[in-house]
Amino acid sequence: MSEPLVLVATDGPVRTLTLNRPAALNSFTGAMHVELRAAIEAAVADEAVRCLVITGAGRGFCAGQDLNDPDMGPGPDGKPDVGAVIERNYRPLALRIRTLPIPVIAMVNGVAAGAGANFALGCDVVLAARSASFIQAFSKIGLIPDCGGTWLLPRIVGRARAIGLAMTGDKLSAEEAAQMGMIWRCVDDAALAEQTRALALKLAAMPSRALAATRLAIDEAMPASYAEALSIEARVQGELGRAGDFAEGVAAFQQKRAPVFKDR
Ligand code: T3D
Repeated sequence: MSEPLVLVATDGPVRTLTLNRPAALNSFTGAMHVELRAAIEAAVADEAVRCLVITGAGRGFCAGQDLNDPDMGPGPDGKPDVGAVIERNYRPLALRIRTLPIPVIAMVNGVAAGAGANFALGCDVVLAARSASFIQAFSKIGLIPDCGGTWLLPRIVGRARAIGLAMTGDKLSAEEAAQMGMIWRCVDDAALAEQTRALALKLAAMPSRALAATRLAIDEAMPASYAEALSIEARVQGELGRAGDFAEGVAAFQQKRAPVFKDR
């Protein structure tokens, strides 16, 4: 039997998915996309899973599309049909990560390049090892940022930095990425796993439905006016106010005990 392309591990309410093609820096093949999608859906289907962590095996996080993958094969005109690869693999992946009912942490253990970088940036929280780096590698091979990069980058770091990173394709250290607000935190390599675990357990104990709604409301408010954002908040808050977790949160506060959240 060949090695799984995505390793799955469970630690209480935390499910960790490890991209597992270390010899090619966990670059994406069509087959790895299929395994990753299945592993994500299995995590969503398991009510006991309340936080997802995504990381890479070996010294890299993910080097984007595997440039040797036959999945990139020629379209009807005999030329590589990169658009089809994006529609088939990256668009569904990026959309799903953004609509998960539970929080998702990218534990960036090493280099994150091309679609691998933007895949990480699309996660809710990015924790990176100090030795890790982020590279918008696309311009070096005649492409534009994908896997959500054109939308994410200017929103996270502003237009000037987005264009600088995307056009130069320069390597950004995890420390610089944290300084410019591109990621949540950069931590010492030796502390990455433990700090990610602590954060994942913390998020897993929180009200998942409210966390997923927080992501949704912030994303919806991004292109909206102030008045529209206030309406989005009223709508989402109205839904959450009727949910079990709000009743539990208030009851736990009043009874001076720890809450037990269950909504998804
Ligand atoms: O169809 C489509 O293309 C659509 C989707 C596009 C999305 C994209 O992601 S486009 C961008 C694709 N990614 C890249 O262009 C990055 C290519 N990789 C690199 O530039 C470098 O590998 C890194 C800067 C990421 C790391 O450099 P370094 O020096 O630490 O490692 P290395 O020696 O270059 O790589 C180690 C091995 O991984 C090496 O294999 P070898 O020689 O030991 O057998 C290398 O070929 C392999 N590898 C790294 N990235 C890829 C890869 N193999 C296939 N595809 C890769 N993307």
